[in-house]
Amino acid sequence: MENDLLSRIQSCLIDGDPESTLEATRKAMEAGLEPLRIIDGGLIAGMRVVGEKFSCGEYFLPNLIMSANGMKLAMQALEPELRARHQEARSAGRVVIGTVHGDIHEIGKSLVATMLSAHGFEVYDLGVDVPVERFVSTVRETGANLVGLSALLTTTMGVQKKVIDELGRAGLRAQVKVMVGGAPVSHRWAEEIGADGYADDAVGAVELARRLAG
Ligand code: B1M
Repeated sequence: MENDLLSRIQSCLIDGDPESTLEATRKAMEAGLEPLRIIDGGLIAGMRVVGEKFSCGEYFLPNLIMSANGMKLAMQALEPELRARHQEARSAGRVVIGTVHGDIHEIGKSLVATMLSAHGFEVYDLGVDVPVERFVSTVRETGANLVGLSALLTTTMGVQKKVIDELGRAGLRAQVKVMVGGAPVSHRWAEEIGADGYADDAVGAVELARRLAG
């Protein structure tokens, strides 16, 4: 039953049918599946296939866009449930998060932001394609103690380092811990650029943020 529901979500997403993806997601919610299970076993699993098809030339940009639209619709439906289940007292820390300049991949970053917020972090989500200076100025203005930098392209990973360097130049590096993530990012890369930590998914990002926020 659970597998059927998750497979249905995957196939709707892979077919690039946003309305059916939403409908299949709603069905899984009604059947009582955990939101995180739906995200992981349905949506992210489906997106992985879409990415593979794109890599091997079977899919093109319009396919990616339709699948991403489906994922966004489904995430909007899941978000209230996700927050309700994980809502915790606010005080965990203040996080400025965004996808770095040059990169418009939004879904993973937004999922991390939602999870952090649901776990009590005060989240300033700057969106996508965020200029380096905007991270720096928002840290200064909000007094944040954490910065989250998402990058999905090998060509934009370097911007994560630029943000860290600029935070240093602005005299803010001692005040904030920097966490990095995104498909091409790794522990090794985090170490190389002087980040304070790396997480490979949204659940890991919450654990990491808790640890970094002390
Ligand atoms: Co793009 N894209 N895309 N794309 N796209 C990838 C990333 C790619 C791997 C596809 C492929 O070739 N197989 C490839 C990158 C190759 C590379 O650089 N190594 C790629 C490419 C090449 C491109 C374009 C250049 C294509 C083109 O124009 N020719 C272009 C770039 C545009 C730009 O940014 N300047 C492009 C465009 C797009 C769309 C706009 C069409 C669309 C995004 C729509 C949107 O976000 N609104 C899109 C999509 C959908 C994808 C794939 C298929 C799926 C991404 C996704 O949403 N995954 C992707 C292939 C793939 O990753 N399998 C691909 C689901 C999401 C939940 O996972 O984002 O990985 P993810 O987030 C995870 C973790 O990474 C982690 O937690 C999240 C939840 O588990 N995480 C963090 C993320 N951020 C974190 C931050 C943290 C901690 C953890 O701390 C701060």
